[in-house]
Amino acid sequence: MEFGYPWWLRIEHLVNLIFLTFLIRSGMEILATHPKLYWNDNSKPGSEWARFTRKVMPKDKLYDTLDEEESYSSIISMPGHSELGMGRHWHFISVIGWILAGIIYVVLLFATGQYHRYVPYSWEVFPEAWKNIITYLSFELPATLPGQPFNAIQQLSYGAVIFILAPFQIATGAAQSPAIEARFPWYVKLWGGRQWARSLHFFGLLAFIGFIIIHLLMVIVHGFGQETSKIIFGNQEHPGYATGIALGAILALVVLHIAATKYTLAYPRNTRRILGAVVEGTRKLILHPLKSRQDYSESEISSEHRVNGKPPDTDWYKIMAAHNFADYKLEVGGLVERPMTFTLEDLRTFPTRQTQRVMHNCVQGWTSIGEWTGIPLRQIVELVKPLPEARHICFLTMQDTGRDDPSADGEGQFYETIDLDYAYHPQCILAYDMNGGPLPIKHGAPLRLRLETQVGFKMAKWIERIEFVADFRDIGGGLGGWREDNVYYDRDVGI
Ligand SMILES: Nc1nc2c(c(=O)[nH]1)N[C@H]1C(S)=C(S)[C@@H](COP(=O)(O)O)O[C@H]1N2
Ligand SMILES: [Mo]
Repeated sequence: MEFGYPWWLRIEHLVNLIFLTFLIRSGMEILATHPKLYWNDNSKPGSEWARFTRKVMPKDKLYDTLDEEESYSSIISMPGHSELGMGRHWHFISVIGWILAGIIYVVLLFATGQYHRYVPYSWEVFPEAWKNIITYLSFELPATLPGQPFNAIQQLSYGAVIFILAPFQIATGAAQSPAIEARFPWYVKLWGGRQWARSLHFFGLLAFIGFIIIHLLMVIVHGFGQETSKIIFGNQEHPGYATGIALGAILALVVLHIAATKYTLAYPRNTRRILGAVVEGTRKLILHPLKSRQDYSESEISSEHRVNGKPPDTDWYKIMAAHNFADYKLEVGGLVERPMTFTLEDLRTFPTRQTQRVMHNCVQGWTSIGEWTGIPLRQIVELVKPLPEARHICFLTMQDTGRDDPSADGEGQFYETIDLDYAYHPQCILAYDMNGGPLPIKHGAPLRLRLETQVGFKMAKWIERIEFVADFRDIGGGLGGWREDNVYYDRDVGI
């Protein structure tokens, strides 16, 4: 077996470099939105083991996780400036590309027998690798393995990155998807929980960054021209050309990142439309059918459930709250046979009550576990009877973000839309109780949505009206929800 540098391997190296650098930068953007890491699923304030922010939150007044968000520079995050929606789009488009390229690569490795360049023939490679490290540390270059393109430590490092680190990042990434967690809670527990998965994913990021630095350093130590010649031409015969091309390629990569970042910041709606077409299609296909089957125990309930969003700041809302929402009315209308109005009492006395103890996943990355009681949304759907053309459900809230939430990046009435069939998911309810008591104001009193296969921002709080619609493009900014319109999140968010 001749372990050369076949053309597909060289192309793969380049493709990998592009996706990986985008994954790293967009990953930093996602981290910035909640720059704290935990070993517990409550994400209790103060319990983080790492924080990447200097912000200190007030102890005496209500703050939410939007206040804690950081804005990183575009140099380290993609696109930078706390654009989580854009960061997510880039992360997911890159991960789709990266996984596809990775599958092709691994298949080719095995189909051609080239995998032995990374998979050692014998255990001897371990002591040998140790010797290599000592050799490097004494500023000498170790010999390659007999008949192999690499020395032992190179073989082991590359093998570990391809067969351990990359799958590890995919697995810990998947463990952060609310849809996967909702359907297969055991899978997330396998990783020690959702916040463990998030922390481990961060270690994976560090490992990749560490690998890239050492890898680059080694290319230089072994001879930049000679090494880049192998990965560009497949042999070490053209060090001069290779040096030029490699430096040019690095420059092109930097230019690509700058161009993509600038375009993203200047045209977020276009970026969302282009990347979203692929990302949302893929995600809907894989995750949409998953149904939540969570059931946490009472003892797992978080003592302090985190909060996102600020309550309606109007006299009318406050007076209603002071009267325990006796005057509250939920209107349900739009494309239905029978528009209806419900008081809170109507909803509470409905015979089909449902309670679920579930993990809440905010798009920002934090989680909390809570118990929610309410009426299954499908009950309401069955009562009002949507017309055949109704395809989505729109939740309109009493919150005006410009008025109520200065930390939100936008204005106007908060609303969200979901696909009609989500109403039939088993853990989709309109909740009026939380943790055994009435729903607190900060968590959406008197009524909020709970749809456990999606991330938190879909679960509108302080709902005042539910509308069945054929199309969401003529509502608000037209992207399917307030967060979509203002911070360009995806509309279907199973991840
Ligand atoms: N009306 C309204 N609903 C909202 C929000 C908001 O800002 N306004 N934030 C959403 C987000 S991003 C999350 S994570 C959850 C948070 O729910 P909690 O505060 O009960 O934890 O509410 C969602 N519903
Ligand atoms: Mo959120």
